[in-house]
Amino acid sequence: MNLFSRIREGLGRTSDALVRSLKGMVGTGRIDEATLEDLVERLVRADVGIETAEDLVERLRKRAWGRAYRDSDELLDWLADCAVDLLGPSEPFLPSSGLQVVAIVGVNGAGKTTTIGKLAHRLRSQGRKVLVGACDTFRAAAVDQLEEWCRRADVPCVRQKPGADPAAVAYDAVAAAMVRGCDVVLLDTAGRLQNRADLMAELAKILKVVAKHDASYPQHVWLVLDGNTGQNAVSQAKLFHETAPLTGLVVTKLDGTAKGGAVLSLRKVVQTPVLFLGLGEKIDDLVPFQPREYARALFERSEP
Ligand SMILES: Nc1nc2c(ncn2[C@@H]2O[C@H](COP(=O)(O)OP(=O)(O)OP(=O)(O)O)[C@@H](O)[C@H]2O)c(=O)[nH]1
Ligand SMILES: [Mg+2]
Repeated sequence: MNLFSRIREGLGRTSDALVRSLKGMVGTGRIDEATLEDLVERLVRADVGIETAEDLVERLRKRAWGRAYRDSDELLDWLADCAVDLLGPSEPFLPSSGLQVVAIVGVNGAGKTTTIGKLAHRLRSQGRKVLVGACDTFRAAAVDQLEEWCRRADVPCVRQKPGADPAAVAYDAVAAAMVRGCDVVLLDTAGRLQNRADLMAELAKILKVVAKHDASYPQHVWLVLDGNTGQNAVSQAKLFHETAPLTGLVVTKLDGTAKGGAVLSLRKVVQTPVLFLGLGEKIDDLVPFQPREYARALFERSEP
């Protein structure tokens, strides 16, 4: 199955609701005030946030004001183009010069550890030398789960005993990656709620300790978000960003009943690029985010 079909399948429910609602608009029409107002309302009802709905519709106004559309499919095509504009170009995600330190953060159960397994596999198959740090030391099971992923991806994992200081593990992992001449170190961190000050302080400490090796570390802080979280994802991203300036987002579980509109909202409100989408629990169920494919999957029924 190609990428478009996989995303399309994952977004099934969202885009069905969205597309169904948009198709309910009068068959032919003109881009005028009434049409745009109707569109905003329909987008919001399909769980695209209000700010994002208004942004999309403003883009449509600029592109197509006064133009007549043949049918709702044509309107959907235009909206997909506006969504591509909003999402911006896809981002190169990891430079290949020097050790890249990536801290993976997020709330409990978002899919951090699974994403690390998939990423490690992906990077390794691209010929990069990867090392993983098991900084979720709260539960012994968390380290075991990560080690299992590392075994599958065939990458080394630096760990300490359960209960060890997560910052110390992060420090050791980066030290090991430097000694071994690795290209990338992925730090798995414990799940934490964005509004728990103590846990956010602990995350800040991990980042600070890693920076003792090199002030630029970690160059990357990626927030993993469960795609089913809907508009709450935006609040998670904002609060994490205050402690750990985010450089990228990974949106997981888009193979379920995901709220696909959330990806648009994130781009709009958080201003942090979406880098990868998680489309399942298997090791190769992670795809680089491609705005055009995504917009097409969100607004169109089938491949043109
Ligand atoms: N369907 C689906 N399930 C996923 C995806 N990513 C992760 N999961 C599942 O979500 C659950 C939680 O994943 P983890 O990777 O353990 O999440 P985590 O963020 O590390 O969780 P904590 O460490 O407990 O905070 C597991 O059952 C995963 O298999 C995805 O893209 N699609
Ligand atoms: Mg985990």
